[in-house]
Amino acid sequence: MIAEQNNETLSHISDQYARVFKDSTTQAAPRTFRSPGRINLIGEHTDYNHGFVLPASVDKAVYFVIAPREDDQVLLHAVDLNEDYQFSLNDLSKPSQTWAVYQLSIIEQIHKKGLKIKGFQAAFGGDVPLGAGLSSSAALECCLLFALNEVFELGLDRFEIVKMAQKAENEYVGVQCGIMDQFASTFGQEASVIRLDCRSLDYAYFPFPMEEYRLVLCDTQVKHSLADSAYNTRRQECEQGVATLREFDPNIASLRDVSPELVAQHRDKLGEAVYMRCKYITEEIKRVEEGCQDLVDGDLKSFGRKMYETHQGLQHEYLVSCPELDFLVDQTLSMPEVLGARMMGGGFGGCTINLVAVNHIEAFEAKMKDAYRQAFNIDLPCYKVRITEGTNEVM
Ligand code: GAF
Repeated sequence: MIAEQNNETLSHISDQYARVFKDSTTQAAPRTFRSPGRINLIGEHTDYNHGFVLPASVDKAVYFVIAPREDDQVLLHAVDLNEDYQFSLNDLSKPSQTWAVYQLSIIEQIHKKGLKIKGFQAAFGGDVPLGAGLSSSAALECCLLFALNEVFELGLDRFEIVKMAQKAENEYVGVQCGIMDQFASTFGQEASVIRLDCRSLDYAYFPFPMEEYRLVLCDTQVKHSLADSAYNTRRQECEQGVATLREFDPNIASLRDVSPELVAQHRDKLGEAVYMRCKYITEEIKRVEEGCQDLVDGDLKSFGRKMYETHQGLQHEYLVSCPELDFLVDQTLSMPEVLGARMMGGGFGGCTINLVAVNHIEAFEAKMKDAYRQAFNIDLPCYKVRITEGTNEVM
């Protein structure tokens, strides 16, 4: 069993909980919960098109050390920022502390469901790099909701937790994200990727072999502010594509129901921009299924080639990449030790994900760091990630 939690990070958060709440009258012993960040192997931007995705939860996580209170007050301590925020459960207006929007949005979802909680006090933090495309926000939302579910015995199952956390992000935070990140953080399984059908929420685990190749993330350190609004624009373009294609087949409910051939057939009617978006999505949905077959066949080379195809589509057709991401992927094209590489997540910055031969990882990182420094004058953090269990209570 791989040690899932980062013990150093965890003990720091526990220490900070003890320090911040040392004078609290709360009697209850604190409990600790963990939600990991996620990676995605293939299936980018397909979740909100009701297609397939292939994510996994990793050994970088958000932790909450939390105890219930007898009053209606919520006391939060953000360990990494050393900042506090306090509010009443009866006043969920937009917080002055911007990070508290995530916690407020979760409480709002609990209220909307007609469930009751009391106040609580919590210290939270973790080692999911922020803005790097590992979905730290989904991890934070899932962790708090899972923790409140346990502490106040709300009776939610994991599916409800995933859906409520996604709604929190959609309604309160304002990003029209799909369901992949919350699902991966909550349902992750050690050493396996999850093939998730984002329409039915049927899912299956596929063992991901890590003996000869490992997954390495290269963090551009770039987060373009365009990202959230462009994300919502891509969604609208996909919806526009569906509306146009429905004129030919009223049974089409989403791009999930459309083949790449049908998209090609109606290119003129779709218009070039929407055609490009639909082309990429319909091909990417197919790629997830074919990639799963590669895993079953033990053909990582073929799987790696699909990662490059995904990047091509995201770069040239879906238009969510950026020069820094393209540069990092291009660097790997001449490296035989890399089977596949592509940008990961929503885009416009964040990380590339690379499938690298175990014996060459040190050299790979050195080459990438060097090239990136020369091209952009930026230090390139690289993270070797392991696939771990999803959200849990740390005992
Ligand atoms: C972000 C979103 F939150 C996900 O739902 C998904 O759409 C992803 O971008 C792109 O695949 O992480």
